[in-house]
Amino acid sequence: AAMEADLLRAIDANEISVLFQPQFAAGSGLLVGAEALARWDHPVLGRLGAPTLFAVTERADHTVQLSRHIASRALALAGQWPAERGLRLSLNLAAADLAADSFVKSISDAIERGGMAPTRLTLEVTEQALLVDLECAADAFSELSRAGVRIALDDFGTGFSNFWYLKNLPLDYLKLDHSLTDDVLVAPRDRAILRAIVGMARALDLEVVAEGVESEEQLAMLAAEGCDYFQGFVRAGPLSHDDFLRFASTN
Ligand code: G
Ligand code: G
Ligand code: MN
Ligand code: NA
Repeated sequence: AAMEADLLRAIDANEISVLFQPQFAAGSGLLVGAEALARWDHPVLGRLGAPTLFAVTERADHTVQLSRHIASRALALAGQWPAERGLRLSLNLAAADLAADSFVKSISDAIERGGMAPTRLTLEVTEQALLVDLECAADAFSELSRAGVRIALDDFGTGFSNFWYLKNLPLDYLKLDHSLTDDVLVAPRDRAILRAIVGMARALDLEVVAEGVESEEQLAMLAAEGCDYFQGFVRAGPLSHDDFLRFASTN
């Protein structure tokens, strides 16, 4: 609880920063956008990652407060991106965000304040975050989807990979957890699983995003197997906003 109070202080003190990890089209290699990844620059403990940040908030309303802070920062920064590039911004959602009454309104408001077209925003949601009121989440996503926001199922392959989500949510992207793609070069079994998932995604009109891509060989294989987009250290890790702007101007 002391840490939680410290986090609320940190939000006001602007200690929460947002990094941007570039995302690319797998075929052309073109930069298509970035995923916002939160960090806490703690005065004593140093830089803390998002899982730590979100583990600190025990009260749902504090989690929602943190998420909204991150979303508005990320959207405000993305508002400075060169509009003609049409770069997309991906934001991660927590379970508490989906359960909050004003979820759709808070996203719509943040989009409006940031000045980015809703069609350039992607919301990444994990199965873990969806273990809330699913019907409610499905309604919220449908509303956002009608406004042009795209929805990605994140960390696909780590949970139950339940078909209910694929059947009932208005998804645009399947984001494969890196554990599914780490060994595609050496494990025929992993490659078969990848092929099956990509085939299913095609049939469902979903685009596939590979994350945690670390080598050129792995990237070539993922592109050949039909992954549409990727992110990973092979091109760029999470960057400060200034570094992302520099990266975008030369990529
Ligand atoms: O880059 P990093 O190691 O912090 O990312 C680890 C995990 O934390 C990722 O799964 C990512 O989805 C999650 N994460 C990063 N930023 C956010 C955020 O702003 N909100 C939520 N809910 N999760 C985030
Ligand atoms: O939300 P998600 O789980 O997709 O968050 C991406 C996480 O993966 C972040 O923690 C980010 O720092 C990390 N990451 C990004 N690129 C790579 C990579 O190429 N390899 C590994 N191991 N981790 C990565
Ligand atoms: Mn993510
Ligand atoms: Na992920």
